[in-house]
Amino acid sequence: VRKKPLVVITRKLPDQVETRMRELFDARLNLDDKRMTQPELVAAVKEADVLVPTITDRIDAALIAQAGERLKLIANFGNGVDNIDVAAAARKGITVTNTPNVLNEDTADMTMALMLAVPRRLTEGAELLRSGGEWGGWSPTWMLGHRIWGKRLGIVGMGRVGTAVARRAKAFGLSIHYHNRQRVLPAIEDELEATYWDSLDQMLARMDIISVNCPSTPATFHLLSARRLELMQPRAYVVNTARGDVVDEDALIRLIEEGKLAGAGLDVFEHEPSVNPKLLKLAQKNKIVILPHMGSATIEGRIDMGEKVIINIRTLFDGHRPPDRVLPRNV
Ligand code: 8YV
Repeated sequence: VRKKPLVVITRKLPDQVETRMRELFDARLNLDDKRMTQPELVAAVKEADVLVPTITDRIDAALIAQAGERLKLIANFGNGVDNIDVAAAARKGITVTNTPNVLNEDTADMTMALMLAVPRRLTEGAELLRSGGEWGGWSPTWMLGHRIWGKRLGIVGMGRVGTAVARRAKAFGLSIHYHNRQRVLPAIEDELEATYWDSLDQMLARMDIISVNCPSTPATFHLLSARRLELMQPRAYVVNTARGDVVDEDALIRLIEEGKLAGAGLDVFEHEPSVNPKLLKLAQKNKIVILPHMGSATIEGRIDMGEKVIINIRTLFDGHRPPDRVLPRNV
């Protein structure tokens, strides 16, 4: 009988996933869910056949350099692989996989929630009643926000999540615009009645809402730079459920403080898990809605992610190419 691969999983996963991992692999679980320290990660890459990290682990070139002969696969429990130096792994012959597709719909749902929450003052109203605040009853001029119906949505990154956002937003009556490295298929453009903008600058200047849905890569770092954010209309909102560092957070804060942008809905931050205190202030003033990276946080999604990780591991150890292999050139 072939020995089961030693799989080190850096964080606690849903019970169903852990049970399955235990059945199939020599699974080293992290039952108390404490983040692994650097020495623990080094020990893991030295002895494991497979490492299953998450966004909270930095799998950089220095760590990968210390990997043992046995390490064949880094099977990320997550879609974005900005936590992993994929090129360094490839140089050592280590395969990297991710968990695409199973998070698209949940992340797109949360994007819509944020898109509605800020202009429609959702958290402000909910908080007023929850805190037992004064409500004098309905009035024609009270708690007025702005409609999103009929507005222009600009999607930065029309990949799997961006397309799922576009489908929802179209149903909400927004017109769909997008900027992407490549134009999407004509059939998708037709379905969404989407307008492609070759120039991100020009798109930003004309949108009411911008949704960030691209990965974090060296090429997208501060893609929404201060200069670009300044091109936006003062009535416009930014929604980010992708990665914090795609947006120059300091510039975003300053422009909202100065009234040069209407607000933002943010699920991700530049320096997670710390949140800039200025963002907290803006949230307290109801200029923005902030969430602690919850875009894909559904139990169903996490189980699906676990299943993807398992399939990637099993396929590789059965001698085949794992379905969700991430190549350095795609990062
Ligand atoms: C994941 C995410 O939960 O998958 C992603 O890219 O941002 C999250 O929703 C996280 O990455 C887990 O590693």
